[in-house]
Amino acid sequence: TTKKAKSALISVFHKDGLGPIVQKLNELGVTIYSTGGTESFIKDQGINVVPVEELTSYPSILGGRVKTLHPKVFGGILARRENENDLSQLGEFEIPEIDIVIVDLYPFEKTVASGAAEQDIIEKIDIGGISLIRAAAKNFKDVICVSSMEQYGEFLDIMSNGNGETSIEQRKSFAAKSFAVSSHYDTAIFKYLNKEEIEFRESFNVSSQLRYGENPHQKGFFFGNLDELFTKLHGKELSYNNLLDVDAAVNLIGEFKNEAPTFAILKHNNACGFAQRETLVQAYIDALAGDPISAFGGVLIANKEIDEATASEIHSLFCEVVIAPSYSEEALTILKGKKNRIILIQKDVEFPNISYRTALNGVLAQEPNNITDTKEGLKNVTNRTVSDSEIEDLLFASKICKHTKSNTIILVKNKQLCAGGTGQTSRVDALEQAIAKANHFKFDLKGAVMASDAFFPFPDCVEIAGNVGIEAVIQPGGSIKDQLSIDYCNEHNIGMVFTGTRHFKH
Ligand code: 93A
Repeated sequence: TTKKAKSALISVFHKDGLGPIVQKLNELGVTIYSTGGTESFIKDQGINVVPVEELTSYPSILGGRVKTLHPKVFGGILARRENENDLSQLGEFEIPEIDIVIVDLYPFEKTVASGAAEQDIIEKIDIGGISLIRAAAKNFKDVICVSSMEQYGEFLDIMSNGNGETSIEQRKSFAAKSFAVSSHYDTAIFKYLNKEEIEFRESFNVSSQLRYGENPHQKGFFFGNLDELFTKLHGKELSYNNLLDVDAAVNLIGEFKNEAPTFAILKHNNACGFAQRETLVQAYIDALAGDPISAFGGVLIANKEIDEATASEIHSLFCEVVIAPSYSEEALTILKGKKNRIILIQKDVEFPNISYRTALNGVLAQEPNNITDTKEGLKNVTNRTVSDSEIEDLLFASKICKHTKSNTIILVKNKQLCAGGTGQTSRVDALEQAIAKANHFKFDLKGAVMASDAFFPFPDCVEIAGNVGIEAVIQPGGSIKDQLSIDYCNEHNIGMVFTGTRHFKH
């Protein structure tokens, strides 16, 4: 139905273009209520205007943050004109009806675009204006809402042509525009507050949200394509930490690709169990014996198809992920017996020849560590001849060492990891940790070999190793005090070989 407007509330940020509207409303005998700056503007046009403070009997407070948020304002807008109760309450509380609401919101987006400081941007989040718009638009049956300076022209035409009257269709159409304005406005605020995450996400093309990051309170994403690398046969979603462990596992086992059956158990990206045997089941049993405590919740990887015997052994261990190039049907049935256990087939794909990690808001990129120590590359620096079986153990230890966090010392005997010292701040600490672990799990280190990821700056490590019966050592060499370590080895009949290649992993 058609309504003739008797009153208007005007609160606009952009005053230009408002002149003709207030002239027209004045001509039509419409009472105008208005806020601070808008009120001054209207008064300057020589037009009568009632300050909103006079209506509410309340000043504008908090530096303008609260100026129109008052029941006398919202009551006059929201009252249903056909509802007896609403109308009697308007009378009871002396609230005048408001038939026209004209708002132009604080320019939030422009302020963001100007590069203003956060506090200035926050102040430009309009609260009263957006509430006026939503209230007037909700009550479009009785009220017409102009929600942006862009609508001034259209509204003026309606007022001029209709002599102050508006049709229900016109009011409904302005209501729809109002919610377009308010939803766009709130979306802009959401985007601003969520900016960093959006930018981060948009900078990658393949991404998936993880359950969480390293800890449950951290959001986590994976940007990459796991399907290119694995076929997932069973189990829950891989977590952020699972992905890091799987990455470490795959890189480690890659060193033993075409060798005898080899099994590795990893925890926190480091091998805690590792063995090579004639059968995979024995490799698993001897890997687990290296540290059955750490193995709990670990990531398991094999270089050969997992058979029934191996799967039966694995089954009683709680582990997060099992990775192998393939599985026998029987093995798979056994392994699937635990609902959450993740079972992956590792596809035979090459890793890219560059690797990345983030640091200091930037990206560090490097070639992967593609050097694997070989027999031909070893230089015996001691008097004792190193036997073939010692060389095999030394190279075996060196390959594990390469994939263990620095500083690291790896102790190996008969193709079995006795213990590793991992991620220590000193090489002596790494060695002592390894010895303590080996002792704890009852390894006899007499006849074992030792690998170090970097040179020994002092002879302390070979001294400690000699005291527990280590008989051969592999290390890059290159310290100015190398000779002190060599002398000690010669005096104690320890064999030592230099590789010339450091294998830091940070
Ligand atoms: O800070 S506010 O969110 N608090 C309010 O109560 C309020 N009422 C209207 N901003 C408020 N407004 C906005 O003030 C309007 O949306 C308009 O953009 C501006 C007009 O202020 P003035 O008339 O003082 O220039």
